[in-house]
Amino acid sequence: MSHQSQFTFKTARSGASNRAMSVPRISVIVPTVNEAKNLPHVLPRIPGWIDEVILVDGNSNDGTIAVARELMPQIIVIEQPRLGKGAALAAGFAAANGDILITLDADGSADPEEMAGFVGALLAGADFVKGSRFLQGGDTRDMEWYRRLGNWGLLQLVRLRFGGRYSDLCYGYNAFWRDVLPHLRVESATGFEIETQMNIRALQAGLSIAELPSRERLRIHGVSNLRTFPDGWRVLKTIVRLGLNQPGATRPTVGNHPQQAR
Ligand SMILES: Nc1nc2c(ncn2[C@@H]2O[C@H](COP(=O)(O)OP(=O)(O)O)[C@@H](O)[C@H]2O)c(=O)[nH]1
Ligand SMILES: [Mg+2]
Repeated sequence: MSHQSQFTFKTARSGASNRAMSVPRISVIVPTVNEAKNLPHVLPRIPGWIDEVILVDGNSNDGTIAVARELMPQIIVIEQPRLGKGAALAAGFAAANGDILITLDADGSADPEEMAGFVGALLAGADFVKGSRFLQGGDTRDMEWYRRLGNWGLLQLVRLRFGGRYSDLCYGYNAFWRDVLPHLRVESATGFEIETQMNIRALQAGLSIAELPSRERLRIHGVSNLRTFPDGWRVLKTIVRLGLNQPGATRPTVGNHPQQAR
């Protein structure tokens, strides 16, 4: 494809330069631990207009990497240096070549076709787009009541301390422009606190944020790697740590429509 046309758009972030470029390249980052049986339900459904898919594997022993290569010969595979979903995503972001980065779980719970909406919101001016299972139009089938309660409680803490009006906190389906990556400071993330950390950093940086409704289905095969209480505790510690380091709570607004997300 040759992209002769140039387009420019402004972001709401103070000091943000205009993004003028040819059609942006888009990378999808897929973290995996033993998802061989689920990948056939995920990789073939990634839209054809995605430029690259990066699979970050955490010591799978079920043939995940071989299955991925068979399904998608052009896939880029990284074996993560240290364990944990946060470390995996950080490694994937570092390896990605895209102007837009999208995170997609490999368990079949997220619908790859929804990423068109994420990209649309980014092109419409958002810096950071998060999927939300709790906006009108969103849903989850993969969250026990106690996890739902924990997510809600932690979300209230984030709203109180950091402002914004997020409706979901710990969800793995998100997208952002690569140029905001330094604001998200993901290098320090290790485990399932990664999304919370990115969401808070995005607020702290005053990014233009949009939430889009997303439907989370049941993981198809296997069980979640998340351990509700230890991982919930990690998320709580992350909120406290980032809250203590923030001099005063900022109150940028967050809308569910890109035009309102400023
Ligand atoms: N590379 C890597 N991927 C992980 C790790 N932990 C979880 N994942 C992947 O992250 C995604 C979400 O994890 P999952 O176990 O479904 O957690 P849940 O969705 O919160 O219940 C899945 O694709 C997992 O395979 C890890 O330590 N390393
Ligand atoms: Mg899952």
